[in-house]
Amino acid sequence: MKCNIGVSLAGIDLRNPVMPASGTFGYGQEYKEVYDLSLLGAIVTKSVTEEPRYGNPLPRIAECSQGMMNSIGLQNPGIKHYINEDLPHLRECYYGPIISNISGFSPEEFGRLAAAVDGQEQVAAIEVNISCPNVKEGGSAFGSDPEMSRKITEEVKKNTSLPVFVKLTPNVTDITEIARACEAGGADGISLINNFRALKIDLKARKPVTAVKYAGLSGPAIKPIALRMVNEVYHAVNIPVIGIGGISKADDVLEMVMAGASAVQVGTANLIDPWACPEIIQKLPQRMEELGISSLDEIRGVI
Ligand code: RRO
Repeated sequence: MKCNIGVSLAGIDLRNPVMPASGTFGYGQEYKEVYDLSLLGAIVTKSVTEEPRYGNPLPRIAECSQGMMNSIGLQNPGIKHYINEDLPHLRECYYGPIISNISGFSPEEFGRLAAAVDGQEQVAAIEVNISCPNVKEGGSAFGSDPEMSRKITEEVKKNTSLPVFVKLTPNVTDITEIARACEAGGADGISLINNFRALKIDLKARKPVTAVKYAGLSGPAIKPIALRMVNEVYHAVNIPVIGIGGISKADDVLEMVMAGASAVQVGTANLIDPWACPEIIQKLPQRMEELGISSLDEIRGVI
């Protein structure tokens, strides 16, 4: 059997459904030393704001069972550096679609960021981050409010002709309500999920492990919840869903696709094993063959 692992995502043809998640791959420069980046379905770059940001105080990473926590706080070099330095360097070592993840502190900032990345060579889509758990303003506060989620989506759509994917926080009561609001605002797809707000305590110090008390939990620990939310959103909207949350092997990709995902993002796994993405991509057709699956379209949303 010949397995087809190509997918079409909001009009973008991907050679496979696997892309590194924003924030776990920087702008590709460290990973280009490890493998040929053009093996990837797409690359989602680290969230970028208008102004450069240093992020939160250290420590801002912690390991925990079946996952990790981060409170990076949107560290990034700012949009000018992204466009003038990071994108050109990425284009030197990668020839596939780039998805630019943008993060603003107002709908207007989101709009200006969208206008800035629109038309940049190889940028095939924008991912709108309304789900960062680690900033006091904006971030997941926007993504918990359906009206604000819709407004930001509309503002981004006004400023670009690229497909727009909105990345949602799981820290809400009903994620389908937010997904529907983004769809109503013109979103071309929904990426989910970002991290869960969490707490790890150092018993001797009687203090949180991270300098900022609460940090975002990611990794295999969250995969079953991510699958449930991807499935709920898949059934609630008529636009494609990008599944994120604890994916570390080919079987996880197939689970996400059965739950309804058109494509997937691999996050924490990159930090554990830098070869995670190419290994998943290589294994995927073999697992499909073993399971009698001839294409991803055949199994999408069967649950
Ligand atoms: O930079 C971060 O702290 C961060 C972001 Br923007 C995000 O979207 N998700 C995350 O876990 N960390």
